[in-house]
Amino acid sequence: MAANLTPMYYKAERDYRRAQTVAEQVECLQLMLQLMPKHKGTDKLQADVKTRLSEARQNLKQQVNTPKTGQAYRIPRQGAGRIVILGGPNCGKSRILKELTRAEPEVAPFPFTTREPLTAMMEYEGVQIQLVDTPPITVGQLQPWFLNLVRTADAVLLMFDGSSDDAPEETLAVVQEFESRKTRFAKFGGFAPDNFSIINVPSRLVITHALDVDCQMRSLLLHDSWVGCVPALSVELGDEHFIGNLKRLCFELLNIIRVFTKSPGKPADMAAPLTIADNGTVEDLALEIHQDLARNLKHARLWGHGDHDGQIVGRDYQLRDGDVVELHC
Ligand SMILES: Nc1nc2c(ncn2[C@@H]2O[C@H](COP(=O)(O)OP(=O)(O)OP(=O)(O)O)[C@@H](O)[C@H]2O)c(=O)[nH]1
Ligand SMILES: [Mg+2]
Repeated sequence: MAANLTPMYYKAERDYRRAQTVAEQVECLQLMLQLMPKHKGTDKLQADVKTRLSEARQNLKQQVNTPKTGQAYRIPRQGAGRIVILGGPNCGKSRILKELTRAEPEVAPFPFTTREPLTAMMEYEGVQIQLVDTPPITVGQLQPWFLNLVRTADAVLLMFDGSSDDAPEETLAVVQEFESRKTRFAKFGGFAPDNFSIINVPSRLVITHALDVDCQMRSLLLHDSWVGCVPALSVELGDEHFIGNLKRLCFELLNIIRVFTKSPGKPADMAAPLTIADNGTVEDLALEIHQDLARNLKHARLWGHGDHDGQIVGRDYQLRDGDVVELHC
């Protein structure tokens, strides 16, 4: 029996995956339960969400009673999505942030330069994307804040130093470090269907020093040792052509589309697109603006890939990248 979950439910589930604190998780799980239609088709899901809710409430209680130890960072979300840049020492993480944004992180030809996460916004065709540069990962040293940052990220750029013979081994160690904590770098994101406690984070391998003669050979060594290696992009940082490819990769990795809204009789603001999931509908767009708008929505008019300009479409109509939409209540 189909679960027939609503866009509001899916939004709550997405917020749950992105929740950065246990208190936020509890809030999202409560909302998911509330928004979930109650029938046979959702029995299993209801049971799963209830189990998670009771675990999260338990964790919350423990947190209140336990004094805090170790480092913690609270990084507010901004823009259409968050991409975490990570990898072993000296593989070009900070240099990538510098090339893609206006940030000025410390970049140096020796390892362990970056000590704390640093965020900056990257612009791609009107869409703002949050990038997070991180300290190098070394085996056995992965701190809880770092794991949490990756598990709640929308995507990951896993960096590989194409100029270093150590890169295949170091990168594999990073992959295993996360896998042992139920976090997988994968082509597509979401909870692993066979085990809801494993999170797949959409990831791409970024191979720096693309012009190094042995770069390809080194990356092949990683492919040989990592079953399930994610798709890769080779870049030579400093070269405009590669930077353009990298920006497009970041946008595509988020699996979102840009939609422009307009008011009746007025032109659309083509400089400020809204973003929704790739398979998003008119209702998802309304939800992105306000819940009340989604609730009261009657129809929309569409300019873009429709049959004709101004075509009237319903709330379930699937939008495409670049569409212009007028929402009517
Ligand atoms: N020519 C060239 N140099 C690169 C490339 N990628 C990184 N570098 C250089 O490699 C060195 C290390 O880069 P960083 O960005 O500091 O490396 P990191 O991964 O942030 O290092 P840690 O913060 O120490 O982990 C710097 O000198 C960069 O300029 C590349 O594609 N081509
Ligand atoms: Mg760095």
